Amino acid sequence: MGIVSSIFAGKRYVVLGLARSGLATVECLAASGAEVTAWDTREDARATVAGKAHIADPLTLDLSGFDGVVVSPGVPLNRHPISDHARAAGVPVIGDIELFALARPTLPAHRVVGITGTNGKSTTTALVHHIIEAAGIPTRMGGNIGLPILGQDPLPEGGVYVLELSSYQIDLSYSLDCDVAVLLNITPDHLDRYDGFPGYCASKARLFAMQSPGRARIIALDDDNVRAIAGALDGVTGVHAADIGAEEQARWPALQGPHNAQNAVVARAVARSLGITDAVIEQALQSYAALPHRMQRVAEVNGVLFVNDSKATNAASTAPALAAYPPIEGKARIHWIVGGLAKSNNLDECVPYYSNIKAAYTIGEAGHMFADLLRPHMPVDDSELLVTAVRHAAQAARPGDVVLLSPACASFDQFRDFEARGDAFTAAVAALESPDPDA
Ligand code: UMA
Ligand code: ADP
Repeated sequence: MGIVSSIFAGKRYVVLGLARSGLATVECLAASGAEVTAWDTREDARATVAGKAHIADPLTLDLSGFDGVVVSPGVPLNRHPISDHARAAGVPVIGDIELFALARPTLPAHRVVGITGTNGKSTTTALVHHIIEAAGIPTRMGGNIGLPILGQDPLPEGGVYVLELSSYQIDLSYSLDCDVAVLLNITPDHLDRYDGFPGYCASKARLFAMQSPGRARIIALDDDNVRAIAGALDGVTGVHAADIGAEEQARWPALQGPHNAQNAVVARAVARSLGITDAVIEQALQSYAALPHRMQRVAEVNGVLFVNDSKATNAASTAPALAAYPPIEGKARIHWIVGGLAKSNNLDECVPYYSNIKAAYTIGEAGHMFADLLRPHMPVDDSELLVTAVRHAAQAARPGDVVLLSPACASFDQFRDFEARGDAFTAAVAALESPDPDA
């Protein structure tokens, strides 16, 4: 049914971008009695809101008198003319998370956990949600995890909303006062949208600036960028990935690797701050199941393991995946499928794990560049296409080897999104298993 709030009744909003977040926004605003004008550059997207919204390009409208322009996170605010156009009319440019924040006073009493960071957001969001559920507390997750929060059913009194927040969503929020705000890590990413790396860091830090005094702040103090932000804040609960012992982590099958130690230590601190007992937290860490496209084991064929880590869209998130499969008896075993739309022209974070790689298979727009970069260090197959990479890797792999899609790149050069890329990998692996129709 989604969230509906009396706060929007009689208000006038423009909604720009009509994919997941924009559609949920139109539904919420229309059901709440607001007057909605909606736009998307795609005609088919505009057709989906017919009857619920007026259709008009906001750039052609006089925006004075509107209460806000609700922009999808994927609209590049730093380049899109909507920012200047709205500013000239004195109308705020906001996102669906800000609408949720505005609606909060009209919802049954609840708490909000907001989770940001460059990597591990979805895992930590899903894990926190899982622990809260295990504690018997009503909870919903939403935001960047792919579930627009306005499309989720409202919680009864005492519930906890767990929000995964990208920097884009934070940029479009002004009054999100999280009961618990969380920062995992910061490494360079999304630099096409920011005024340099400092601009990206400042975007993450705004999550804390929006909190009222005394609210909980849980920060993983494992990198310098995060430590600089934490150092300027009061009341921080600092945690470290190294606080998790090897023995306890061994009990949590879906939370292996150093990166998941960070996600787990943060999730545990969040749960404790919500008053959940350590016994419930431990049970939940044990029963947590991994999200698809994150180090997901999709098949084992002739002793070769195929792992879909399509969500690794930058070098810092690929590094722990490469670290997870060290050589056995001195023999490297990873067949690494890498490439797509590059975030940078190097793979520096991955370099310490090159000795774990038996061969690389490069794909996508960055494929040739990465092939040149990697050739001095390992055998490279410049496969270009994901299906070709899977086929060549499967032919070369021996029992005990791992074929790992962990592309360290965005997907948009060849796929709709990282999910479509991961699905294409899984389909290509499944095609290996079925008999060849031409044989
Ligand atoms: N559009 C225009 N004009 C433009 C640009 C885009 O009309 O100038 C339209 C497009 O035609 C399209 C829509 O805007 O219809 C796309 O909006 P969107 O990209 O924001 O798509 P949503 O489906 O609403 O997804 C967004 C988040 N997308 C991005 O941040 C890019 C999703 O995060 C999020 O899960 C979803 O809202 C629900 O909250 C995805 C993502 O890639 C997973 N996030 C980035 C990341 O994790 O690295 C930040
Ligand atoms: P996000 O939602 O921030 O993109 P995910 O939980 O979906 O993060 O994980 C994305 C990828 O990043 C995973 O495939 C994994 O390889 C890597 N990863 C997960 N957690 C972390 C972390 N805490 N630090 C670094 N990399 C991580």
